[in-house]
Amino acid sequence: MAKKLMKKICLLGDGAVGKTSLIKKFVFDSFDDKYIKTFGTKVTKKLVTLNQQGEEYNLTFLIWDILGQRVHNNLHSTYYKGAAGAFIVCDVTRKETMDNLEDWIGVFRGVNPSAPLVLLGNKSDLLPDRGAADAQIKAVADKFNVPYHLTSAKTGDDVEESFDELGTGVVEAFIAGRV
Ligand code: G3D
Ligand code: MG
Repeated sequence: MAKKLMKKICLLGDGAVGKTSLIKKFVFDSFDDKYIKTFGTKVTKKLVTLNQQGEEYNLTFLIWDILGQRVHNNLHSTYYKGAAGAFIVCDVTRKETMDNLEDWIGVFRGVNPSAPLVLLGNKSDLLPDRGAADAQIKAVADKFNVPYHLTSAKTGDDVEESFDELGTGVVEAFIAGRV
């Protein structure tokens, strides 16, 4: 019998790095360039099946997304609260979004110190030479001892693998009693 879990996750990062697009690609297998930006929060469900320590886990992600770019700081802690894991996302074509990764990690860890993280360098399809971006994101990932992936919400490259990796982290943290 598979064990059933339901866990909240969220995505943090600068505006327009592709957080909403990554969710849409993962959950609906669609990428819409004309995504309508509205205000509020949307929660999308997605079931993933993972094997860990010889057990099967049916993990339902409750993926929280903030719709719209400008969010008041005090909404942030509500948005992050109770999350069992998070993606910290940057845009590999905009260095300033990579420079801000550590700040976003700090924001999330301030609310959920023991939840697993995965760093994502998104829009890899726009970057023919990923070397510099890869090195910068890897340096942050190594510093915080977390995994990272270069993704494209447009082509789907490494998107499913990233959610599987976060799911594995969430199940591990759950087994260890951390989330
Ligand atoms: P956000 O939720 O982090 O604010 P969005 O970001 O998902 O709204 O994406 C911001 C813009 O980047 C969107 O374009 C979207 O189509 C584009 N985008 C997101 N991910 C990728 C990607 O992997 N590759 C490419 N090429 N574009 C991406 P618009 O033009 O609608 O603002
Ligand atoms: Mg968005």
